[in-house]
Amino acid sequence: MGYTSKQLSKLMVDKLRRTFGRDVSEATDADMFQTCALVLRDIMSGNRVETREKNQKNNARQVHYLSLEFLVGRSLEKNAFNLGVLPQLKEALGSLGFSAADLFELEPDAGLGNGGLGRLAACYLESTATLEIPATGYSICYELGIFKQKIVDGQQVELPDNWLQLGAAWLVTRPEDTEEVHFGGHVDVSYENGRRVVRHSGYTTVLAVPRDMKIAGYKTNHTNRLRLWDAKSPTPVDLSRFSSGDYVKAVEEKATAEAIAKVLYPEDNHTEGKMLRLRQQYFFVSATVQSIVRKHKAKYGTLRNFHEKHAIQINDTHPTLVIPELMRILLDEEGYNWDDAWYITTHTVSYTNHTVLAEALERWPQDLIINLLPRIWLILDEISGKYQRRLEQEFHGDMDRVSRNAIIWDGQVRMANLCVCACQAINGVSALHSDILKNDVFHDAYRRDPKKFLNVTNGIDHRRWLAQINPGLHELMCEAVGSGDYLLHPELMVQLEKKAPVATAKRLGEIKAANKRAFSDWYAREAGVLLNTDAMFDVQVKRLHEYKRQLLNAMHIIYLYQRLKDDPHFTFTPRVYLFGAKAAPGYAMAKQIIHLINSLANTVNADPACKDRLQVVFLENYRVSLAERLMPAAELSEQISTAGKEASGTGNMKFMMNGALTIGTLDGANVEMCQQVGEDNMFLFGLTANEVAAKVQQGYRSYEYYNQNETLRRILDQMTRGFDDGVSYTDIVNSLLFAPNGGMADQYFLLADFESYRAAQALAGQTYLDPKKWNQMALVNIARSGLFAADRAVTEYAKNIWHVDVRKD
Ligand code: 26Q
Repeated sequence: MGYTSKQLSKLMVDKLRRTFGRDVSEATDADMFQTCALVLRDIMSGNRVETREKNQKNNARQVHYLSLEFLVGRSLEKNAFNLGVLPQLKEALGSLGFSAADLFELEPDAGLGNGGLGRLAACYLESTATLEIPATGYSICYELGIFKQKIVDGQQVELPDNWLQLGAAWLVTRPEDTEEVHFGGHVDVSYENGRRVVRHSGYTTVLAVPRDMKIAGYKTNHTNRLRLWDAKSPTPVDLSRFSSGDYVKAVEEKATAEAIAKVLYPEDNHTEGKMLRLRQQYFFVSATVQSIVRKHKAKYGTLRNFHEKHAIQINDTHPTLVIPELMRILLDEEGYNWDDAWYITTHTVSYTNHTVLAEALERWPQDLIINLLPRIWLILDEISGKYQRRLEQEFHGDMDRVSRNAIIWDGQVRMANLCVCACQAINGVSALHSDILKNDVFHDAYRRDPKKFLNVTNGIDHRRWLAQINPGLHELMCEAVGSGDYLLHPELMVQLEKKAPVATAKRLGEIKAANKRAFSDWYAREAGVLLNTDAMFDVQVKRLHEYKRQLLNAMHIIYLYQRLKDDPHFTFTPRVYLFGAKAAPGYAMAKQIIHLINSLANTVNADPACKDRLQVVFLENYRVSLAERLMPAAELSEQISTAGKEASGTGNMKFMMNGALTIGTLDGANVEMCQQVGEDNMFLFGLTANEVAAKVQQGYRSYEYYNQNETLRRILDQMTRGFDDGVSYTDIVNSLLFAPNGGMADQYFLLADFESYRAAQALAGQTYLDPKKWNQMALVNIARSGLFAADRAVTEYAKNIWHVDVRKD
């Protein structure tokens, strides 16, 4: 391994000639980007051959990570970094007259995900490669990733994200590994010589064609793969069939088939029983299982040992149909009896839960499944029937409990209950979240089989989210850790606390200041707006959701603005509030909150009273590559969800690792961050998860807070009146004060938590005025963020769930 810049530049010049028929002097930036991608792809392909040979020889258990989302982001700089050729690549590009930074910036994000769950999958796949675990990720090759967001007149507008034009440079199509997926039709069950024979006929076939992306590990030749399934119709559109009427039907079939891989559903933490989404799920799961089974049989000739050789991880319930699909293959195609098939299936599959929000728990109308997947339906019905009989015995006919745990109930198929029934391990994504699963959501199943329930606190790829995006901090970390490579041993990051504290804290302050300037320069170029780099950068970036409470942040800004207007001498620490958030296109309340933040921003930023003191910025189109620019510049990290609602959060970890201090509730992984750094090194506020639950029990009346608190009244009145643009936000105010039918007003407890939030904000502001103290706190946060490395999390999955070895060095 190892390439000099000379060698790389020769590879690039050759590639450019052969693939694009161009000389360096004629090449555009786009040509050169693709050329670089192809050269790195070649290196990874070579490594991949080695990895495959090693896997083939070891017969080791393979991990298959199934996820409807992989939010990969950009890959050029990442792959160069992991392959250890980043400096050489930059130099080679320079010598050919290109700017590496410009080419990196040209790469579209592979936006094949909504937010946390999708980004987690991408971080974990990188980590499996680095830890030399034989693992493959599977998803759909969406033609359009998460939409591009524009803000027009303060409101979100969605544009299609055509990432494949340049993004396809990383993909290798493997037509020889095409699988057939069957939809619709009917099923006949008959008995031949006492054996059950199932015939599925009259179905429509969709071809699943893999487009593979290589995933390079860091400082290893081990290379894993992300297999993205593209959907194609098997029916050629044959003009000669025009007269027979077949032509139109063929065109239609083609369109229906290819619609499957057209677009990523932009809903995050919310489900709707849409037919196309179900088609996506089954398409991807069926192709994946068939491809695993095909390779397994080619190697071992039997599926008897399937569960010994494969661990299938399902990323939330979205790939749950993998359970009946594997059963179908074992029963119908391989002739196993039910019990053997069930044994193999249940010893293969594990489930990670990412949410406790009721609206995010997947339930499919059974009629949809009956029509679209008739054979799968029969298997689901059988699994459900057997399970329900067991539940009835176990709960002595207590039908309340039976119904809560049932898989098919009231005409719906509940995917989470199926996972709990069939999976060998079930895990939450932070300590608090896993406790809520055990004590509440899956309490009955936990009591029956406590060993199945585990916690694996989330983690992030610290190579990308620290070393690559924050070179200043990386350099400091390398000095602190000395000879040890913290990039392979994140636990070594604590050594930052062993360095001379005063000097180190000062360095951190300088690094942060430089990062803030770099971000502001970029933003000035991008948006033509100057940020006040002397002010605290206070950042909330994440999907827009009511439970994440961007509105609480906005309400506090309104409060500050009102104070400032009341009394021009009101002293507070100057702030730049930065927001970034996409709203699901159909989520009206979320879109109104974006509108409100923009109205507020325009009013504040235009008001001379706010000059140099208060600035509010809504960053358009928040995405992985924007997060990479922003995290190193952030000073205060807003993690302010209603306690008990955010399963873990992973943005919180990225901020911490880059030296931002957290203002947050005791929710998700914030709880464990607090255990690491202590309450004195965070700004905690608000109700705890237990207190929230108690308030729900007692009956929470938000208007009592409104009546008793003049400040809150003024804020809400201002939202009703609106800002300079005259738009009134009555729907938002109403949701805070008036209970909907059968519901509760302010279900996310903004009014209950406001005073406590305000106090924590004031403390953060005060603390910021003492840079020594602030930087010392940042130091502790960075040093103790090693726990939140994906390598730690993936090692736990490997040991406790997948039972596979990890790299030792
Ligand atoms: C389901 C069915 C139909 C359409 C869409 C969906 C869907 C899509 C995405 C449902 C949920 C999601 C995404 C959920 C998600 O991102 N959850 C987050 O997962 C992170 C990683 O574990 C956690 O850190 C976050 O707390 C959690 O909100």
